Amino acid sequence: MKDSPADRRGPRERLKSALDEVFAEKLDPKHQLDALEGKLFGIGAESYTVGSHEFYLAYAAQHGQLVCLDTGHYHPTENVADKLSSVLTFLDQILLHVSRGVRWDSDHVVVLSDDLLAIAQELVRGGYLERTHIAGQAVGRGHAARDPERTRDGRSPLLGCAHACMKPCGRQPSIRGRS
Ligand SMILES: [Mn+2]
Repeated sequence: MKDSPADRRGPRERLKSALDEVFAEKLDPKHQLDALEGKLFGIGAESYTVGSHEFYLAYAAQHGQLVCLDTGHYHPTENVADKLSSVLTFLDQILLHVSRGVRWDSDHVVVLSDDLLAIAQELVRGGYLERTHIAGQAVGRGHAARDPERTRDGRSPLLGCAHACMKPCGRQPSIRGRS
């Protein structure tokens, strides 16, 4: 995991088997939705992460589950907003963990950045709000929930969506009607 592992196949096949066991019991989706979240790398796992984005995306698609896109789990130059329409072409719903990456660490308190606005615009313009569950950072971390300043920042995803809703998105009906 740290550096060029000889066996990339074995751990992923074992993880698939373990997930199959975890999800063997079917739960009512009215009460429980399962979402799977990939990771880019971790300390000591810089060269190989078993549960990568591709691994969990494929697993979720095959089993009709949600995939969770954690905005702190991608390379800084990747555009998470661009992933939404790709994933939602095939999956019914999606979970967004709107966290903020700082160097090698994610889960920093969210700020209303251009990246976050791009995600919000994509949700609004694509008509994806009803199919998207959003988890903000203030919910996930105790220190964030206790700190009013950080909690205010944790509302940024909703502010981003509100901001995106106020912009023209090209989906207005034509005033000329159908010809
Ligand atoms: Mn996460």
